Amino acid sequence: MRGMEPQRIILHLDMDSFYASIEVREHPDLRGKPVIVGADPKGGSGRGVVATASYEARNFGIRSGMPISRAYARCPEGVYLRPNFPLYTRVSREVMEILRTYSPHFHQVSIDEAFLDISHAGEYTAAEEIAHRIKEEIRGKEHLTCSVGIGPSRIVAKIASDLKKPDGLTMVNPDQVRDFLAPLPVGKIPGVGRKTGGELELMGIRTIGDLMGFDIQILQSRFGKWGLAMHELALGKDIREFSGDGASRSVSRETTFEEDTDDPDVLLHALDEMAADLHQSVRRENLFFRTLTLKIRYTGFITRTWSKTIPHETDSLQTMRDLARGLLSSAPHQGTVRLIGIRLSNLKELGPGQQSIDGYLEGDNQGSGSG
Ligand code: DCP
Ligand code: CA
Ligand code: CA
Repeated sequence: MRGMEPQRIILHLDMDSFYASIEVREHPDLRGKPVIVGADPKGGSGRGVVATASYEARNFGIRSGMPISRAYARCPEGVYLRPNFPLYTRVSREVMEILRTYSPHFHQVSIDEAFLDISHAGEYTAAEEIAHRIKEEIRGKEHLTCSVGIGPSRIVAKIASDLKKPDGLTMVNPDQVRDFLAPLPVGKIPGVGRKTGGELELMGIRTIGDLMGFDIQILQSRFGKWGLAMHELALGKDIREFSGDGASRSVSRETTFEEDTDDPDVLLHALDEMAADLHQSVRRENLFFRTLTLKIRYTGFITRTWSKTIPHETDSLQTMRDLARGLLSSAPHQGTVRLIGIRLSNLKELGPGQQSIDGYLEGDNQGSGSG
């Protein structure tokens, strides 16, 4: 590792139970209680989902994305709060501002997580020192905890930050990468969800170590490019399509209606609100999109999507609204609507104040042989 090139040191930081921790900070009497941020449970009959839950609530089996009614059934005594997005956005901005001061190579990947290239630290022991300082600064200024991972690639740093939550710090030296990754379940790899995980399991692949050692030809014939990418990630090497690279990223919003509806005014109003919200997000992250997807879930849970791709990237709210409304008006009428959503994809980061993300990613790919 002491060759011609300085060693790469990547730090990934993810805030702990982000929305819930902010609520506890604002309302100290909630500390130690199961706090669930999301839709109104309405005594068990509420619709919509859990955004997040405090670690106390997770002990009841409550998870992000779970129907709020199921969460309520598991923990009726929990404290159920509606999300306060403006507050979370403000805290996110403050946290990101702290992070930016530690490296010019900063890349925010969601409301509560970011990568920092801290190769300038030179040594891993110095990097660990930086991580401690960052955690202390966030604790001191924001009264919040986060979990940090450090490693020679984004994938290793990302998996490491998730390992000891909450308030964790996990460092993986370059020569520890394989031993670190091998025993972990394949589901730790971003993008390997229940579907891919199930297919891998049928092939006898349970751990990242199993995946590392697997014949890449078979992976490719089974999963195509994604098979090759998974194999690279299993070895701890970054790939371009990794989340955070705009090409595969997307941002989305969904609204579940209190009652199923086919009232065009209600649907259009929901679209406009989500578009305004998405517009704020993309502006904040300097993101420009080319594809907008409209998602509709009808009564009975049948879900359909329609997409439109435009020739040039934009972050225009007007374009978002027009595309969403256009897709809605051309969607065939299939009954009353339970949920409506918008997703923006084909994202690109542009604009001033943005570090050379392409260079950052290319640097990440050095020697990995993927592109
Ligand atoms: N979020 C959401 N809906 C989801 C997942 C997340 O609204 N299905 C929101 C609420 C979370 C925030 O995004 O607080 C960050 O998501 P994370 O996945 O990082 O989860 P948390 O920060 O809540 O918990 P953890 O401590 O596991 O990171
Ligand atoms: Ca988090
Ligand atoms: Ca996160």
